Amino acid sequence: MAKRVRAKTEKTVTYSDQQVMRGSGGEIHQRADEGYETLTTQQGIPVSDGQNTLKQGVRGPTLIEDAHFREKLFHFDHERIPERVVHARGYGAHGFFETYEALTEVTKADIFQRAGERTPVFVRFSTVAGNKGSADLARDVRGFAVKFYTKEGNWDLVGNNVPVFFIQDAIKFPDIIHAVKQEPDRAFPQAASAHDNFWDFISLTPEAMHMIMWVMSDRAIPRSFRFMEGFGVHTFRLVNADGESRFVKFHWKPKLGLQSVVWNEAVKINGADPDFHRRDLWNSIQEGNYPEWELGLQIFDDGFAEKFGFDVLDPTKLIPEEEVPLKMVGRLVLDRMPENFFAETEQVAFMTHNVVPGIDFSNDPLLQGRNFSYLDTQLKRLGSPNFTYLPINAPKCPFHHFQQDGHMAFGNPRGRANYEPNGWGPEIGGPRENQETGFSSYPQEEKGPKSRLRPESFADHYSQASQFFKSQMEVEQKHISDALTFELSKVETPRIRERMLSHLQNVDEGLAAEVAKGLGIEELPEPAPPAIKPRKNLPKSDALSILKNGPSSFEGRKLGILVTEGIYAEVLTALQTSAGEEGASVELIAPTIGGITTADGEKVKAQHKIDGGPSVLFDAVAILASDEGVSKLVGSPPARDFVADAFAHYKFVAYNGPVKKLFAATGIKPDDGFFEISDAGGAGDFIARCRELRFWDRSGGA
Ligand code: HDE
Repeated sequence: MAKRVRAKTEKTVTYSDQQVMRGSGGEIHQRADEGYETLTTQQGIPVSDGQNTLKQGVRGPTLIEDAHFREKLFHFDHERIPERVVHARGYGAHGFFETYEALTEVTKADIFQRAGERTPVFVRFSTVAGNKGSADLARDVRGFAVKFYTKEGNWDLVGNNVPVFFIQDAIKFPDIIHAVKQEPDRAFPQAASAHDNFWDFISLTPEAMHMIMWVMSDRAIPRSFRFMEGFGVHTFRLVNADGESRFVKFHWKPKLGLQSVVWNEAVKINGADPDFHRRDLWNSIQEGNYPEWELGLQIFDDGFAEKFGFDVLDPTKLIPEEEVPLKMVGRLVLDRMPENFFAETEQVAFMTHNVVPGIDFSNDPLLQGRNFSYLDTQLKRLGSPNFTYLPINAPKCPFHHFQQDGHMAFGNPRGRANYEPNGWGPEIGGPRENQETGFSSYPQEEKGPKSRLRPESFADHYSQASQFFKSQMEVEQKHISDALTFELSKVETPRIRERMLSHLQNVDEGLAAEVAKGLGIEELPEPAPPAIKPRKNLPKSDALSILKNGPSSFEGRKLGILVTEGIYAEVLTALQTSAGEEGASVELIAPTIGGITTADGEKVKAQHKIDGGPSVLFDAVAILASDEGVSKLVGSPPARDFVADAFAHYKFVAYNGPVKKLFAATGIKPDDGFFEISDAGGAGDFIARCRELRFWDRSGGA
């Protein structure tokens, strides 16, 4: 009988905290003992050696009968699925939606029938243009997609963090997306709209001008998902039990207020931490600081729709909150990360046509087109019509139907009946339609010839763009003109820049002049011929500004403290305590990741080594140095960048005496945004000031 061949020189060795076996070639084996399960194949066959393929002779060829090896590589080779055509980069979390009060008067949607009821949700945030591996702080729209697992089926509210869209008709979607993504011949730039194709298309799409104002504003570089709004964008319908319908627009308002980064910061964050937004969501949930939004409804009837200055079916327009105030109807809390990113966040399939009884569509042509696209894309992406059975996509209420088979069928109906009508009786006959509870579409009457015509009521392309621009604070307007200048400076074809300037003049002449100056263009081109004369008299809307809707506290923000050896612990502790009391988190940056020893001999741990923790990662910073420590900082380029960037990004800065040397070496003159602190009182005052988030005065308002 042939002898079983085992590794000859196997013995136990210790690698720091790990006791392992060593094989004949020096490789490490970890064996299934002391509470570990036995590794198996997918077929459940126990595996004896996970480190070596089966070979004929120790140095011989690998054998094809090695089923474990083949299965492992086969599965690995097929790990990737097509990424989403748009919104490929995303991050999700579980949570719940809590209804504030019964809304029976306006909708029969089960989720809105009982005050205090909690409905499970899954939310996925995303960028639009970049591929799956792109960086979080691209200038881009953010997706804000919510799946509500209601008792009457899944309702998907697949929104964005901007309340309007680039285009008015779904047939233009492939064009706008082709234009913004990397150019097809060179395959760059990735996750950036700053290139010719995008601006070429936009400059020939005047309906995009309102959205362009939003994406050139700081809305497109949010500080994190927790600090941004969400919008359903389209007008939807609410339908009550009597069959009466009203229109509705959906808004998400973040509890922590709105906050964005500045562009120079965004560029640097993308290098320092490309997962900045992911990490923020992960950390806040791990720490128990659950992100929260309120759901606000703008409810209006046909009468309002008729008298409103724009067509409510036009997705490039919004209804100012001042005209139709929001009714806050519930809160969304995210309190659990997925157990596995791929299984949940990657495989979640949102579809705009997932609405429940009590919610219905309007005729917005973009929404109508989306209702086709989302189901179609899921089949391509997930590879089987059975994606609805994946735990992340399956309803959490009972469901019964006769759909069957197909790739990966694991939820086929049981029993004999797989059709209806049938005469098999309630036991085996399966489900039947229900006139009372079943979804019924709002019976809106339609008339008119079939045609490919854009409604004339969609033709005003500039008025709300102007309204958005003039509703911004001065510093926000400056950021919009800087962003346009930046993007158009990356455009290589001069006539595209000029075309854009011709549109900007219809939005705001001052803005057009500022951008022209930034581009070095002396003479402005003729304004673009508007389809409808822009209205310049729309009132300002405060709801459109980020800075007018900022937080009232430093809660949820992050203070970075750069420390050196030999500092006094007192001020450090005072800062940590004040920040903690405010609900902010604190991270320490030190010359080595091992941390520092204070003057009193206390060891303090650090979260970052100095070149891994630049100030762009924090909302405010403090620098505490000993006399000896500051000399080292003065000689350290990352330390000088730390303060120079904090200054340039309008951050509030706390420091102790010796740090003045570092400021001098960096050429920084501390202003009123700088706080020299020596005790707990000083630390408290500093944190209180941080509630304003940035010291905009440093820029002279810009
Ligand atoms: Fe999407 N969109 N979209 N979109 N969209 C997709 O569906 C599409 C639009 C939005 O986290 C795709 O599952 C068309 C507006 C989000 O998984 C695809 C049109 C708004 C997400 C698709 C639009 C959105 C998507 C790609 C014009 C804001 C990510 C992968 C008619 C209200 C959802 C997928 C997630 C994803 C089509 C326009 C939001 C291809 C045809 C307007 C948040 O089906």
